[in-house]
Amino acid sequence: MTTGTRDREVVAAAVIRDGRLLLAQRTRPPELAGLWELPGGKVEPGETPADAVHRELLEELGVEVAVGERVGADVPLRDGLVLRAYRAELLRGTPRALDHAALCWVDARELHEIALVDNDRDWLPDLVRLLGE
Ligand code: 523
Repeated sequence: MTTGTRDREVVAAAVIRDGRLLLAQRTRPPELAGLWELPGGKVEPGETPADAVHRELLEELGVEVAVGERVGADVPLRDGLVLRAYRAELLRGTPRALDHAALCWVDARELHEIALVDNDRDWLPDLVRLLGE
């Protein structure tokens, strides 16, 4: 579409290392605090989604990543937002919880058991497939 009425994007990153997926525990808003997510955030005006993944992971985790393929389907959010996941490969740094309560690395079994934010649950089959590769 070129009408300027496109949904605003929120990006999320699937960082996988040694068969484990990186998850981050939200601190806000209250209804999401304590739940785990693929780290990310809103795409800012003038940014590509890949730019936004790169910026958000630098801001939130202190790492540099190379942004890769899309993961799973779009998840429609409220307020004209749409959530999209991308693969991201760690290039530099060790992830730290600069904006989250905590970080963890989960395998496929742990991914099914952890309290994910509802939106991210849509990607479970896609993430499990990636963890098995
Ligand atoms: N989600 C979501 N899953 C997920 C992310 C990164 C975001 O469901 N993996 C939702 C949560 C919010 C919206 O997307 O409803 C925006 O994400 P947020 O709050 O992480 O984006 P920020 O950090 O850009 O937003 P501000 O706190 O407003 O700066």
